[in-house]
Amino acid sequence: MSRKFLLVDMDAFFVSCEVAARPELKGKPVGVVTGAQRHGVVASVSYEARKYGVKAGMPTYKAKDLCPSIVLIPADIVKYAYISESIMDYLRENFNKVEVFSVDEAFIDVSDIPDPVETGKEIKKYIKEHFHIPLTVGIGPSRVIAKMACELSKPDGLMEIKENEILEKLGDLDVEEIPGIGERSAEALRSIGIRTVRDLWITNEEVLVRKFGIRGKWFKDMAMGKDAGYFTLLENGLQMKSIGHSETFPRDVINPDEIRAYLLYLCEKTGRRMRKHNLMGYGVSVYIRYSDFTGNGISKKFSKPVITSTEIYQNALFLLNRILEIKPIRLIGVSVFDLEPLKLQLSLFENKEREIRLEFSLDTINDTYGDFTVKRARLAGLKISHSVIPPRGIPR
Ligand code: DCP
Ligand code: CA
Repeated sequence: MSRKFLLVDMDAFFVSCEVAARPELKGKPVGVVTGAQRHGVVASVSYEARKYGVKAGMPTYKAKDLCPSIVLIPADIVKYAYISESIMDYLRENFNKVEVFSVDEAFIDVSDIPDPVETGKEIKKYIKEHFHIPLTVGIGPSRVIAKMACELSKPDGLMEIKENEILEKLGDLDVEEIPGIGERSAEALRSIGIRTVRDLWITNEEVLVRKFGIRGKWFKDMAMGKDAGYFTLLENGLQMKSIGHSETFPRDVINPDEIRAYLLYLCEKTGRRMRKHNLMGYGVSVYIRYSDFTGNGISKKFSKPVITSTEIYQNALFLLNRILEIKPIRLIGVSVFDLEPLKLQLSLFENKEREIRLEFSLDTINDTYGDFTVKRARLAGLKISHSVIPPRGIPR
């Protein structure tokens, strides 16, 4: 039986959470800022502000330059996590197969639902009425196509792309628009003359496999909406923007050794999940929130991939030391981004072979006997609470 997926994705999520509480901001250029006041970054941008060229990830001063009338609001992560959880609960209560994909995106398997467009309309109506959050729904024969339908119809849209409409509706898009094909892969595809979704359709599978291995087949299947059967984005993590963990401490923490032990724990968890999904990353980020509700985050990109928990920890510690202020901490988070499928090739290994082998065998032990059966001495005695915010890209 053919499959069908419906993606629910909130529009300008953080901004929409703020506008829901302050309706006078509706229709205005608004941005939500994370990080310290002077070095803040705009994490979410209203569609009105996007018209001025303001984009997520921009420093606040640049956003102000481009759009002097923009209203900037400091992020309230706990509020967004709460709204996110409430929306996801509503979806889980009403549908059997819901995959929470990030803080504001969820896939629903609607293969058995006779009229998914009608379902999409109902979901939109409910979320708008109860949470005052605008959203877009995309429906397709695979998660990738559902996501592309969603991107095409944002904001406040709803689009279904059926299997026989893919080429007509998506054929002219750049390969980079296919979630799961990153900048690097797109560049490599372009180097052999494949620029668009249509080019992937007409390129012989063998050519792709010869050049990219099994990924070549994925590229083509993703472009054709044929990946639903054997490959879920969640399982493969190809579309995950990042993998990470955060912890709210049971009490304020100020002791540097304890902070480092928590950081190590989070890096171990993150590394383990990354390896489980056969991924490696080219960037690490760290964020902290103090008990006075201020916070800071920092990230770094690398030319060589990060594979082991030890590497994640070394980099995270370096970043943490650059932003840490001496005041009580409430939350700490780590994530690895720019993910790619793990390639165990010699050039990436270099001197890391022993470390990689060790970590994979620790994973096996912990998978067999339970989480953290084997753990580093530094972690002994640490009491861990729960994450407040689901990491982007994958459910908790
Ligand atoms: N986010 C963030 N940092 C980023 C990207 C996103 O903190 N670099 C946060 C803010 C967003 C939320 O995650 O509101 C969801 O991310 P999306 O990429 O879905 O962006 P938006 O929901 O803001 O906009 P869109 O309407 O394009 O989905
Ligand atoms: Ca969104």
